Amino acid sequence: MKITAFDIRCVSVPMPVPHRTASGVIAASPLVLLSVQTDAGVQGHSITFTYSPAALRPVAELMKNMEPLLAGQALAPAALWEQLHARFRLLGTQGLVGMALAGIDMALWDAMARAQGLPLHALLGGAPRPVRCYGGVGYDGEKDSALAAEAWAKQGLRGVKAKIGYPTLAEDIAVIRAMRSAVGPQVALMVDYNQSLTPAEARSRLQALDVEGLAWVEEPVMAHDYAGLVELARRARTPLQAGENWWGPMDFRHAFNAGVREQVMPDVMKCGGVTGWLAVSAMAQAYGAGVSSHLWPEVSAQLLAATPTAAWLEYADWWNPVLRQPLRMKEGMSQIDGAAGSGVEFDEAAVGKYTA
Ligand code: SMN
Ligand code: MG
Repeated sequence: MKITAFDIRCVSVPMPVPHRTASGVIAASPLVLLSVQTDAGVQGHSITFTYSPAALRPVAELMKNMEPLLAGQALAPAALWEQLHARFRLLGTQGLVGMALAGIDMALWDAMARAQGLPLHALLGGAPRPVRCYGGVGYDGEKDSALAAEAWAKQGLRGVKAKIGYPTLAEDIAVIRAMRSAVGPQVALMVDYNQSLTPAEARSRLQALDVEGLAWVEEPVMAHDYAGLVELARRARTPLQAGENWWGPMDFRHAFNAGVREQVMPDVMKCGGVTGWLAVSAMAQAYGAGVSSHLWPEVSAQLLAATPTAAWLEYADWWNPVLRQPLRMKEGMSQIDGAAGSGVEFDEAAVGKYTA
């Protein structure tokens, strides 16, 4: 089977609720939708989330410019990953280039799974194992964070993660306690600093948070301060979490080399698509580190089912409007059925509506 062409669309999907983060509000998701065509008539689909609308067109254009490198080649996702990464080594395979490469990789694996008539997890040798899901809460203050947490808990999610990093530690604690009283003792609570603390601030805040019973504290310091993260983990009782901003298997290697052990949370786009995820999953297995996902709930549910140390799936409904069949959950656990592919297929009417 040979790759023939790329069909690329850009959409902007309004968020159900604008997502406030320490680095600005995300009111809509800028998404590049790729459908790879093959000469067997099988297609493969992927979603690339560009975070900022400023990157939407450039990523789509990069992808389109990569089309001639793949057209006419046999559908062999892992081999093509190597080939394309080698081709872009001089330019660098992080940032927008990495996003375009990952979007292509995910679409190629989706096509491969569809061609074999298998769900992606089965193609990778996994069983359709359900994984615990948690929902995200923005940087929304005490009252709204508690309301959002309660809504996730009512939907049955097993955990809730809030963005914190308020001007004072007292505000961080107030948000955590308000969420705890909204969800009760059974629901896991995580918090996410989105890289907003200095190492000194992180040391004092994390020490205070140790009594709050949190499942993890995410990205307290700069994502690439691996040594800083390990040092904080050594001092804190609460587990630390990071990985959504690590680019490709090599960043994970640096993290593990620095001493990260307990858990990681690859983002299937930034870690290099399905091929990158598999390398990260193997490293995590060797180190005994738990693997949780970042966004991409459909693809991640498939990948976590084939990840030996799978821990949590981050559920988000942001891209549901353009999907034919968004991820289903049952009692807060991911549900994957026998449908072929990675779970990504577009609702064409919705794509037309949200075209950017
Ligand atoms: C996040 C998600 C989406 C946009 C910005 C930040 C995040 C998370 O850090 O962990 O969900
Ligand atoms: Mg995060």
